[in-house]
Amino acid sequence: IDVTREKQAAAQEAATLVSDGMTVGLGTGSTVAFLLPALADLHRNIRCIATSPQTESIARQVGLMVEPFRDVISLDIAIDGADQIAPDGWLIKGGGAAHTREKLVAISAQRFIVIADSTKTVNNLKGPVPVELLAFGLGSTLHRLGNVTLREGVPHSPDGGIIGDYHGRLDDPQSTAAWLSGTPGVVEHGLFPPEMVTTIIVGHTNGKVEQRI
Ligand code: DER
Repeated sequence: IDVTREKQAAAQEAATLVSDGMTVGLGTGSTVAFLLPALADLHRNIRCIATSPQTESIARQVGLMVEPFRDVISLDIAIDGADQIAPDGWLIKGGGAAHTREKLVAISAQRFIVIADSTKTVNNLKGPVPVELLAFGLGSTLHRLGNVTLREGVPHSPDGGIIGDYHGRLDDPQSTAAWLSGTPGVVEHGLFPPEMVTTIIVGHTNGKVEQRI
């Protein structure tokens, strides 16, 4: 399969869902990197909110208008990639360490569109789950969570959190998500529930896309 072509096909299809004047949430990652020029080609007057400094800089390079996520209450649409997509719509995101901002943008959008190549669709979610941890009390939070590894290199999110990966069971994503969300010290985790997702667009090597509502 040609993953690049699949990402491109999914991204270009998603760009057609955006109409002029919309406020658009831009995700993070290599699939979104194909979305940005497609959006710039199709639309001039859209307002964009980026979920990471890297997305912000590519968006500006292609001429998109990016603004901070502060006064905007609700976005018309958010488009983002995923690391894994389960048949029931549960997602794992955060491979790019941007899941905290991505989840906020996704929940604030009328429609959340996931774009992916066919390697992202899995039969069962397989860990780890990315987590963002408060730096304050990190040792105690790590002890409370158990089996979390911290990311090498730049451990911080743009909001100062420490990025790690939780290597726990995932046979029941609902309860794992609830447990992670309820654990003090965990800022956010990369399990996105199906009810948050409006449409999943999977690209295929023949350039076709498959849309799953
Ligand atoms: O880190 C993230 O959440 C990204 O959106 C990730 O899930 C998808 O990244 P990719 O498009 O580079 O595979």
